[in-house]
Amino acid sequence: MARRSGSKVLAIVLAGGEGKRLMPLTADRAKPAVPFAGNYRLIDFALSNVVNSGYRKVVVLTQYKSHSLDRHISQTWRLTTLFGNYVAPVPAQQRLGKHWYLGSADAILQSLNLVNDERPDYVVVVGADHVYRMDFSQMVDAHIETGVGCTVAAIRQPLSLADQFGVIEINAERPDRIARWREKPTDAQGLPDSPDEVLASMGNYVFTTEALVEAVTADAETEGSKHDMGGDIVPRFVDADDCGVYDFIRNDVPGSTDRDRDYWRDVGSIDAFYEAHMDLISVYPVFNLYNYDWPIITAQTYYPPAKFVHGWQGRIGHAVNSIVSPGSVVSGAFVENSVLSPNVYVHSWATVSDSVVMDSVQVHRHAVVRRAIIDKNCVIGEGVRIGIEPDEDRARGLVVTDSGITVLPKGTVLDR
Ligand code: ADQ
Repeated sequence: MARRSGSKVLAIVLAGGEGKRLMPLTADRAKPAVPFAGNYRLIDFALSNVVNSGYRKVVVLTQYKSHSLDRHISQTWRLTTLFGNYVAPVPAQQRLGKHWYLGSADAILQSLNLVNDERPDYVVVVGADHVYRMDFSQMVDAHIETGVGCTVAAIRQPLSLADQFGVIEINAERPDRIARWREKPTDAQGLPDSPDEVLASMGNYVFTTEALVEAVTADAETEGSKHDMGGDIVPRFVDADDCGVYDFIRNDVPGSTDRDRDYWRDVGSIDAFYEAHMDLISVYPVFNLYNYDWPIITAQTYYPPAKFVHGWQGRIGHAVNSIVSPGSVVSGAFVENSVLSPNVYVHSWATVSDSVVMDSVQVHRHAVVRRAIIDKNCVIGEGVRIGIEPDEDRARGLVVTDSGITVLPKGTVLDR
């Protein structure tokens, strides 16, 4: 257990989200298990932040379609058991009745035995589906300094997105406390110094242990509660004037640059998921995967290196402004502004541009893939065109977002 400021900390990662807005990518996997950035899964970002912050006792509360998530956590995140370290996936314990987690606060309530076993001084609770770097130990230090029961991490977000977040208001006299909190308001006002922005909760919290136990236990008894961290638990602390705010801008992660220091993305929708991929592949990336001072950790695979070769009729195989993962082969094809996961094969005269292509996809000769997300194991047949005509894609039964991103569900086979 990490001891900053002489304190013991337990980390709880909330990984039970259903991810409806990411359908069809979440059709048969939990949102935190959705592949991201080639060879990562979304949860790798939260877990890397926790472990890099020095915390080695970590429970991951899982629920919805958790098979691939459980497998990923147990295979990739098996910490050495020396000194009692662990990253443990924990499904609903059903200690308090035969039901699964009702909401994120109920998930914690059902797992209080883990808190009681560890007896930490503080509990860090983080979401599992955001892309960012953050040193939680700096937030714990701020929490201790403020002396409150709960501290919420906050970042400025566009006013237009206010209805997706917990929105925080503070008074100038006490800038380290939350004066007013509203979960996903539809009529939020902009900040006094920036009318087009609100201060939003990042869904990361630090609790003094007794305060957390008391709050989730009282919430369980509360009629009408949805047992939700943002909707029910944080308001309790705000009402008691016991809620601090930690501005993400203060967080200083080793190796960050001015370009990516304040990067945080909620990749909850297809468009946001797509845009976050595009952030990775610009020449000077907005989010830098190559910061080895704060590494993002994921599964080690045994794929051979990526390969680029001349293909049929001597066509050059090449990729630019792209991430190409191990095991992938670009043979006489052109890949541009795209992210390829491991073991993708792009055949001669095919073009893949502005796209996200997941594991083991085959793109056959003369196929064209543009502005698309192709889930695992899909086969794009010879000459098939994706992302060129939205109506053509919809007619095939594919999801096309309003902004024109076409999504192929896992295992789709398309022939001309
Ligand atoms: P949402 O993301 O809408 O808002 P939620 O769907 O509860 O809230 O997800 C939060 C985290 O909890 C995610 O990591 C999710 O996977 C997990 N989770 C959800 N239900 C769970 C359950 N039953 N068991 C275990 N884990 C569960 C929240 C806050 C807002 C804040 C945004 C930031 O409520 O105040 O602004 O996160 O994105």
